[in-house]
Amino acid sequence: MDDITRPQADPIDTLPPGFRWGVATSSYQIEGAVAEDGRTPSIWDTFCRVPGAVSNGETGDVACDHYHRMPQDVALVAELGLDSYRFSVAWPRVQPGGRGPANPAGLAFYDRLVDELLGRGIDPWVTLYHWDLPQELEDAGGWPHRDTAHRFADYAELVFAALGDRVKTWTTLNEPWCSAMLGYAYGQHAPGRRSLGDGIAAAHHLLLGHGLAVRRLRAAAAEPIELGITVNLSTADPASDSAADRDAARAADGLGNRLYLDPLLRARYPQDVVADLAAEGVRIPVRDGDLATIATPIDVLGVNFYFGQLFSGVDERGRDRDDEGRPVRRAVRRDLPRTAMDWEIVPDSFTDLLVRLSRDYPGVPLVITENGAAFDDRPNPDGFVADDDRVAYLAEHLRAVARARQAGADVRGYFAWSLLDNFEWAYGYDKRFGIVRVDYDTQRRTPKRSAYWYRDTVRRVRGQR
Ligand code: IFM
Repeated sequence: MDDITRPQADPIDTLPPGFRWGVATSSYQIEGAVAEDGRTPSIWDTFCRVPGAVSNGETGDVACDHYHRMPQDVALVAELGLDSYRFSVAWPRVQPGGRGPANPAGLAFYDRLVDELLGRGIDPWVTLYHWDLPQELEDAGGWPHRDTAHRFADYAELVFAALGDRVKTWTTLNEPWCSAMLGYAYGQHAPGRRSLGDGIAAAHHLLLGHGLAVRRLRAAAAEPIELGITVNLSTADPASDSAADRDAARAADGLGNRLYLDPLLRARYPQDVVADLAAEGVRIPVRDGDLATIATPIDVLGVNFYFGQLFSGVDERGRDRDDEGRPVRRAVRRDLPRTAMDWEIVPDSFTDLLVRLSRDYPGVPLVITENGAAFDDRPNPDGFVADDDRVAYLAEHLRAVARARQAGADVRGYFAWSLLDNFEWAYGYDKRFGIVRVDYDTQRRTPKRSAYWYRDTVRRVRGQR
């Protein structure tokens, strides 16, 4: 029996010295200033203008106005006592149009940001692509077009030439599944295409662009750097032990997780997914040598985790085939607490996922590059949000990380998503993920209770009480 008189040790306290603690953001979600200093439109500037594409017709035109408030935002990260800040570079800001020379005025912003971070003892972690493809490259075919991978490698090298003397950790892409599938297959994100074939071609060319960029950066680096990619992963559990449910879970895991992990870490596409796609008339446009490029060794795998899912192979009417004769693959709603995104809160699945990664894809260190939650925040008259729901979410997920480490997963850091409330893509400003509240009328920043909780937790774990 537990001794209830003795305080239980919190697994979070087992996170080791040297564990990275940070917060993350991305360019289009916070910067604003979309037409300043030579920046040209990205696919998100265009998509936001499509009627009905984004909640309330909102755009990233101003967002958190971070472009003009950057030092104040860096000061917030410093006040939270975090050692790392993950941000993304806006491609159309630093290389307008997506090809040709760098735009010095655009690069200067990131130059100042890196210096500001380093000046405050915060390690900059750069993501090169967090979804803001220059519109001109979309007009030329976008990610389903192979040439975009080469354009990305050129762009990566150009950013590295400007910041590589100070930035030691580089992520090529954020969440290629979202760029490919939400953007090109399901039409929910920019550029809003709805074609499975385009989605899969986009996924392959994103991965190819990643591999090409890793090679270029490694060759250009004068000193050792940490290179990697961030994937959004989820768990897909079968609703029952039936063959149909197990197959639905296999297919969901294949399309969501293994389609990215296998080429990156095993230099091959998963054959079951290749077969599923073939049944839909879709082929991955792989050419000789592509898989070797994609699997160029990386130093860190960024993992973004928000929720898990349960899958069934039968629909509500008990059928295992849909009207077109395709196998049913249905996410089943569980009776579980959910965030404002309607995402299930399943921290144990996070542990399972991390343990599974270290078992199935050993040898690559993991960093949680995003984890967090949107809730319906209710600020008091001073703008303070007592977001106990978010505190609980972060605490449970950090415990999940600590438990995964205890079970052998090589997790080396954690970034909360996000520093600020920001533009949540198709949801506009409705969904708030920040640990710092942003009042969009005044641009006032107010740390929420979760920000103080995070600061105090990091201090405690580091033994700095
Ligand atoms: O806001 C996004 C982020 O841009 C990518 N990962 C998921 C977050 C929450 O939806």
